[in-house]
Amino acid sequence: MPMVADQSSSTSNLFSLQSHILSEESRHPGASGDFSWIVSAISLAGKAIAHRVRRARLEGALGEEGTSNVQGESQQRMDVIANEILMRCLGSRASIAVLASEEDEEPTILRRGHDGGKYCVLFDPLDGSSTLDTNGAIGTIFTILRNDPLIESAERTVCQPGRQQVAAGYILYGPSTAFVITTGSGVDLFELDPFVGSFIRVKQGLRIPPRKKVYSVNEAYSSSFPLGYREYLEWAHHSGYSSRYIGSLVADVHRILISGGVFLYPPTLTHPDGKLRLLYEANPMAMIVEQAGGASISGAVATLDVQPTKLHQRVPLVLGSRDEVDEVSRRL
Ligand code: P6P
Repeated sequence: MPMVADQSSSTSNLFSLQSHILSEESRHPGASGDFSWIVSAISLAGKAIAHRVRRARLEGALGEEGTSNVQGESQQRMDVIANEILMRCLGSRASIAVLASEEDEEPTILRRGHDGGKYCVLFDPLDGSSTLDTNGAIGTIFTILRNDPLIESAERTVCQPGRQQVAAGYILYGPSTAFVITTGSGVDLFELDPFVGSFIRVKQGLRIPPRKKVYSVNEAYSSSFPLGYREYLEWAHHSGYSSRYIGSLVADVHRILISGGVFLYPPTLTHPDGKLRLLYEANPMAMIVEQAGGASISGAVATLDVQPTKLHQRVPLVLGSRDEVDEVSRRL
């Protein structure tokens, strides 16, 4: 009698991101596979970027490119390399209408709806890259939206509220390379096994603890935070909270996704609307956090309900454990 593999134990099955994508696709009869191809392209780009990130110092690829991005921020060489890798991996996918990147002022139109462009992909190719020269954890953030072929402007097409995201995720280049994704049915975590060359599923249905006495904010700017944020910090200082701040959004959010807490980037003097970009930083992270049972607000509203007006629009951001976000929001 041939042995039947124990399907019940998740530890006995080796489930790659590719297998996961295909099994998700099989749950949607009539799925064309277009979406799966896009996630597969992002996975390929993530492996390629992980390789370049780990060799950056050896290859002399650290430091500034000598150019600035649309935000007026100096580009790191690795920003440009990661952006090119993503463009090359995604540009060949027939189902993509529009690509938009933090590094590019305008969206890239690949094809129109009537030519098969069903989706738009937005990304921050290498968020936190300025910490790379000190070997800090950095990441790629991505979101997938449906294309509306009736909208002529590429920028207007991608200016959709976060609730309309089809999928969102990030790749964290830390001691390990983690791939986190949600397609609206919970959050799954994969880790790159360099020997297999695949992202291997290690956790399904991640849930953020509702409370954790850890806040994450750059307190150097606290004197310019609006009053409510300062009142929250004053309360936290006297309520037994500890502080953890890496200054790399993907790393700070990943810590919260795994162990809870609350991340804050309030309005400041230099960034009165907040520093983080709505479409390709705040919205993907907000979808992930909400799908894991947490909460995300931008000012008085849920981040995912903000109606975008510009591709590179910034918002204030408070996200994490649901009860911890409530402690902030009740004071704003
Ligand atoms: P600050 C990195 O530059 C980044 O965009 C995010 O990854 C991070 O959360 C934030 O800026 C850190 O900003 O002003 O604290 O250095």
